[in-house]
Amino acid sequence: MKITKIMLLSSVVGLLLTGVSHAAEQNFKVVVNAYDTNIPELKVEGVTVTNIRAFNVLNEPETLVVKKGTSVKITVENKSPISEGFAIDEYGIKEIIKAGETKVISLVADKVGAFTIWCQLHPKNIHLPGTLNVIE
Ligand SMILES: [Cu+2]
Repeated sequence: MKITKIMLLSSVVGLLLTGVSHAAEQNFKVVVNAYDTNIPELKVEGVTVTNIRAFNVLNEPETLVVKKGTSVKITVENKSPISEGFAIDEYGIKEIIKAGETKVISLVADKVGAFTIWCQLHPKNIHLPGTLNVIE
């Protein structure tokens, strides 16, 4: 009888532990990096293009994948020389992170789908958008 109780107790504890690990939390670190590219001269198929300058900002990594129901913490470090935005419309997130600053953004991934992570301060061809993928 005692053995049965102990076995029952241990299986309850086991269930509790499993339950805790299923109430998942996931932490991400995203670095916003700016790339300033200068190409003095570029020859392609007989055409010469000079003084090309490209300025791009990337969230690295661009794509975050989580399971539905996960509590998500995204630590965003802005290494760009200017303020950058971090917005996910469907989750009501719209943050501004100043140059050199770090912000922690929290959400519960309760909606399934692919949601655009974008910068509300800059055009999307300069600050390239990423994706939050919430899967079943
Ligand atoms: Cu930006």
